[in-house]
Amino acid sequence: MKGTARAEEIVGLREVAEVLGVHYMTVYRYVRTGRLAAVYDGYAWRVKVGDLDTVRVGRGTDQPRGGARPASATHLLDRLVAGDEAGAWRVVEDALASGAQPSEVHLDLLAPAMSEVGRLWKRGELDVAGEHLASATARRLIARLGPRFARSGRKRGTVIVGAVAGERHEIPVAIVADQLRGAGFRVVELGADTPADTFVDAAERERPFCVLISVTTAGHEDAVADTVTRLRERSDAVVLVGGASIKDEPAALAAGSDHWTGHDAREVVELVERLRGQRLN
Ligand code: B12
Repeated sequence: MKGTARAEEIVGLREVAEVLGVHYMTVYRYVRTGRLAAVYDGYAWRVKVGDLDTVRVGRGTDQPRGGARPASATHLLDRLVAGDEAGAWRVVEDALASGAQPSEVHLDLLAPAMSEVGRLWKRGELDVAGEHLASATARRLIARLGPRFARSGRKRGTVIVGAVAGERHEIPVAIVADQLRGAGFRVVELGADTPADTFVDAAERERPFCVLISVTTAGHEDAVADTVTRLRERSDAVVLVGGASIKDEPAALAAGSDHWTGHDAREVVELVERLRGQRLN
């Protein structure tokens, strides 16, 4: 395709991949998650050349955060900060109708939109009320998507997920909990600001093979240390400390985690699956 191609010209996904310099599967994922508008003609996906700008600008890491936002995440962001649950849900439904999995809606659409909320707030372009409205609306979307993560049949084991005492960021906990449910685990979700005693009580009652402690912001080091110590006294579960404030493996180990959970929920699920496999062997 020539660089001078007209905006109205229709091309296939392989050509799009070539033009953008990304893998074919990356383009396919853009389409499935609604980042790139496309029409299925009964044989293949077709894209209008003019629509490529929605994923082209600011691209470079293949991550929505950092550069320009993909069209649907931008649209979702607008609806979230407006507190428009119906409008936000329509963006989600469009993504699902384009073939996106619920887990992709969480990680490729909602999480980037929430990161952007944080950036706008930090730059003073969004006030605290706007941030709260966006969070509350996001929480409602997560609740509506929840049933789609339910798996029938025998569970692969129990895990507990909660945010450490003092930590009010609940959305990462809710997302990781659903991703683990979607992978077939029985999840006991304790939510935000969970006291150490509550983690211990839940572990004694539910007998999980793994407890995940979420920490998004700095300043909770003592609470994390206390929770990990008490859990180790009363439970033989693997203890994982993760979340946005745990930047790398040394930080995870220093926080008392048995392993580094990685940067996003996909890595968390892979790790928990591996740990489950090791317990069974
Ligand atoms: C929404 C929000 C809030 C809401 C939370 C509402 C709720 N119900 O959750 C409210 C308004 C309460 C809030 C409060 C505060 N917030 Co706030 N908040 C955010 C915001 C905008 C979005 C958070 C979010 O949901 N992200 C989406 C999730 C999915 O992304 P994630 O955190 O990366 O999650 C992934 C990883 O953690 C990963 N993961 C990897 N390993 C593991 C392991 C486990 C166990 C888990 C669970 C997950 C996990 O999986 C997740 C999914 O992929 C962020 C901006 C941002 N960049 O995230 C700021 C942000 C986190 N907040 C920030 C701050 C400063 C605060 C306050 C201190 C503000 C204040 N002065 O009062 C308070 C702290 C309150 C407290 N004591 O906890 C800063 C943190 C800076 C820092 N480095 O510490 C951020 C980054 C904003 C910014 N740009 O500065 N916040």
